Amino acid sequence: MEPVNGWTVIRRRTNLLLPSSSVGYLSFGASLYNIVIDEHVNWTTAQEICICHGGKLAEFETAGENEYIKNELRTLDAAVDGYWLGGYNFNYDNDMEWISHPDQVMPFHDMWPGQPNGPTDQLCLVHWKPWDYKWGDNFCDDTLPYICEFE
Ligand SMILES: [Ca+2]
Ligand SMILES: [Ca+2]
Repeated sequence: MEPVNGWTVIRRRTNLLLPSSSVGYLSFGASLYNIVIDEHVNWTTAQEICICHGGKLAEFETAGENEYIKNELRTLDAAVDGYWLGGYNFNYDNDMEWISHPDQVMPFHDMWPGQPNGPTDQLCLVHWKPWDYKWGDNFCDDTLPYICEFE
């Protein structure tokens, strides 16, 4: 700390807004993404953390966006089961919706064959690593790393 004109200046850490285990911000299109690898939390907590940092759980409106993140996850090759995304089954049926558009069919999806398969008890969307990061519905109470998106 150094006094300037009588005021005390406290330097802020430049990574203040990033969770400690983050790999940093990735840029694609109009969004920034933050892949948080080491923090394993349930889906609701993941969404709350993303919102707390000024974003949301990642929602992919285009195949390009989805492929970009999948390639990053392949490169990271972290020892995880999968990553939470911002999709949820709002009406307990055979498809999922993005949180920001709960009443709309997803513009596209990348579900693993047979997914989603838990319309009453697997309501939360994941990128599942054993499926080369294709999507599936999963139990919301599982603890997984997650991907935040900032627009
Ligand atoms: Ca649905
Ligand atoms: Ca499932």
